[in-house]
Amino acid sequence: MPFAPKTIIEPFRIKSVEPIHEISESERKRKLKEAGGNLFLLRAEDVLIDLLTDSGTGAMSAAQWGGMLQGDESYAGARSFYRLEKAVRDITHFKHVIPTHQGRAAERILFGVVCKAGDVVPSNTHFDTTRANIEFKGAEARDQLIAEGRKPNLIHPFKGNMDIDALKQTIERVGRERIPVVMLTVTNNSGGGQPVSMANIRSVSQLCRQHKIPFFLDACRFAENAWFIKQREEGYADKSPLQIAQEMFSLADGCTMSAKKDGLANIGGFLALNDDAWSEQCKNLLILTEGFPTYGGLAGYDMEAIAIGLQEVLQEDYLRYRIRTIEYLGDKLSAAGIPIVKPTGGHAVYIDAAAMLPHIPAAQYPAQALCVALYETAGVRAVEIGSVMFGKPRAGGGEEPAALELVRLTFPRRVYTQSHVDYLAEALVYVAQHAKEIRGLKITYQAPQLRHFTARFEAV
Ligand code: P70
Repeated sequence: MPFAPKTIIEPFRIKSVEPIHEISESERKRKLKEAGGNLFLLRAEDVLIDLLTDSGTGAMSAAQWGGMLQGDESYAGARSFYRLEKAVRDITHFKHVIPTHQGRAAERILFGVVCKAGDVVPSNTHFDTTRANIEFKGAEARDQLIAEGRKPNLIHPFKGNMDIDALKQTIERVGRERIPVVMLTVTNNSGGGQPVSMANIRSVSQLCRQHKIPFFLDACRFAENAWFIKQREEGYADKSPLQIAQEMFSLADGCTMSAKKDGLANIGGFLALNDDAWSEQCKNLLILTEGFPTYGGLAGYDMEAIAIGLQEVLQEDYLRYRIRTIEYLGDKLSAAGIPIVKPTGGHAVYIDAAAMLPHIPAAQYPAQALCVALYETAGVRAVEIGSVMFGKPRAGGGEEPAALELVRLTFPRRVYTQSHVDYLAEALVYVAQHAKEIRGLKITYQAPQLRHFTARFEAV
């Protein structure tokens, strides 16, 4: 009988390491106090395991580092740009590829060109920078996720799907003149890294084509989404992640991309689209704020790293390992009775802090309070995806809380090993046992946009 192992191994070996060090609990408490209770304001070296984000934090491969030496740093017409353009076109088939320094620059340029005050941009769920860039233009970022996607405990294969009826209603009521573009975030970051099915992408696409509304993917985690389609959607088991990704993009008219996620690069992004007039306007805006259209704020070597990363990210052994690491932690937490968003998604485990800390009301930011406890206890930095990030001021004072109060344990790509994950599970079980001791927070300072990055907190 052939050997059929159950263990899914890291499909790489490690040839370069970066030491991590632990400081004491009392030091962590002091450092966090100095940082105003905001984990974004810590020094990274005071963090033992950093799960703040999967954005730009991954380990590049030997092939990527090697490729970077071949970067062409010409201001105009660099070879590295054409490599990037080809890599993006091979997957997306979009006509125009516009490099940007990261995802939000692609968003700002797209919405800067297509959005005006009073417009509505529907999506399954806009992530923070996407929402902020739309609102910055005076337009409305409207989330139209299926109801299942808002229930952390409910098992559904594609909890990132758009609510098609709600989208139809929006189109009828708002009218297509005021909807410059419809977006879909794959996977759905705010709602648990949950995938969107091909059938749902197709329905959104058909509806948009019927009403002549351009349809764009926020493609940051397109490869992880493709993997879930392969695992969970009928008819895709025998297709390669590349074929699935190509089909996803074929249903859209363009995409914004942060190459810091599924580009497997430490910096970079792009905007890709078919429309000639929009592309020209975007390139003009790019020249004003980012750089010439064949580098868009990136070095030639960055474009090389992305071009190679886009191919590596679609390899099956990589995706199998990637998604399994998240599931592995999720299984351990579930077994210990810790409430998480189920099933586990693509890039992170999301803890349901509202369920774990029922004694802390949304107005006292339970997910942020849990992040603080996790850092102080075990040196682990997670990120709040709840009312600090998405709460909105109410007209008569107070705040409209976010739909969910989540703590995201975000996995950098190819960085941590199984023992790190075992440590994490142990830390969380300990924190869960002491949940009653965790206290709520109040905000003492906040910026007008994207307040979570710089807010300051005090215990109530
Ligand atoms: C994250 C980062 C970035 C992002 C995204 C989606 C679906 C666009 C962007 C913008 C942001 C972040 C959040 C908390 C802590 C650190 C960083 N997401 N669309 O971790 O891309 O960052 O390249 O401008 O997820 O989820 P970019």
